[in-house]
Amino acid sequence: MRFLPLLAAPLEGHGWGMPHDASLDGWRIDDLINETSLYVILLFVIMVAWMLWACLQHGERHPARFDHGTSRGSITVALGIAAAIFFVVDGRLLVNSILVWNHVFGNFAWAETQPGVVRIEINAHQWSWAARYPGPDGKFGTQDDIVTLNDVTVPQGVPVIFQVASIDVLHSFNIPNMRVKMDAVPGMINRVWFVAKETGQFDIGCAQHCGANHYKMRGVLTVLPREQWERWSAAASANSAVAYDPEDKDAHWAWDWEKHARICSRSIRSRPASGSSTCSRATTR
Ligand SMILES: [Cu+2]
Repeated sequence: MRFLPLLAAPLEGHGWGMPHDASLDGWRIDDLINETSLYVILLFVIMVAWMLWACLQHGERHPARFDHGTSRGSITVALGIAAAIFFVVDGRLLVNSILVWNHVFGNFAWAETQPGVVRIEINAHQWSWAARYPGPDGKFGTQDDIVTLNDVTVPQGVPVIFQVASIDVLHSFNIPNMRVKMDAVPGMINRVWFVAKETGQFDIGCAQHCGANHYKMRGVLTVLPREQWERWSAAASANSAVAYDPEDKDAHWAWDWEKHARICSRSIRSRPASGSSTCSRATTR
């Protein structure tokens, strides 16, 4: 009985499958994962069936025939099967991944230009997430910035873009319900974005073991209806302005959003929505 916890059974309501998808484009990730799983299962079944057939067919009743496999026919069959798996299975996954990346998850130029887009800088450190919103003036690093800890509040139905950095070690900004996961790397700004299609509260976790208290890097993502988020944002900005202390240099971390948005953005492609990319190098200040 004392070993039961080692079974790591899922918590009630969590099940064995993928986390509930509360994002607009998470299904695209799920499709790629499901497709990969399907191919793996299919190949596994074929291999097992082949081995079973070989065991039954080549038992003691049949003397073995030894073959170095160097004949033209053997090489052709081996290369043909390998090429079929590589081009059909891997090739299809590669092409689909690139298409989804180009049109959706890597399409920051589209996300940046959507009305109501929300920009958030995430500064990871051992062992929590600091989040900074630009406030009403739209600029990071000013007195009206909203700064929160382990608490990210966003509106439903618009792109939310994160620029992610770390001030110490590698972390990974992970919101499973939004199908978002992006490394936080010291000296580098990475980006990721999504559109929340549901309101509610969702876990933020660190997906990179980052030290003794890695497990404590839990944050909460709250998705609010747009009007409610506007009210939250106005109140939070007013509070931040009151609490602003020009002497507190540690609290003034921020970086030039535009610089890192510009470096990575290409021309705007056709619609879709939600994504991630690795790009420019920079340090926090
Ligand atoms: Cu971490």
